[in-house]
Amino acid sequence: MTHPTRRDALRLGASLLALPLAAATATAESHSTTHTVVIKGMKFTPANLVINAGDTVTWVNEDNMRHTATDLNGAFDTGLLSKGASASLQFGGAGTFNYRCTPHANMRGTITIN
Ligand SMILES: [Cu+2]
Repeated sequence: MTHPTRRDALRLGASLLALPLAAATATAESHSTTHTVVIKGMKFTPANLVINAGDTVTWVNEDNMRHTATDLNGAFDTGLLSKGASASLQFGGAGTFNYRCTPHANMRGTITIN
């Protein structure tokens, strides 16, 4: 079984979302913001995040154990994040992504893009 490196996962997410993002650039780019999801105490906070197309989400792990943010349908995977590590993804078109932590399946979150 192979796991993509974090670098590969981020590139996958970027290329996957390149098309809808390009279409939304004219209206969304100047308003795009970065949202932070803190991973702490075996939870994603906020667990359910609503963003606009073109926004970036940064997951920051503040736990001592390693966690991932992994889309249930394989759209993205941060890979294992050690304490203090972070990973960022920019989201393009509308939709909802359900993700979890790979080692801790009860850690769940959603990203909804308007
Ligand atoms: Cu975890």
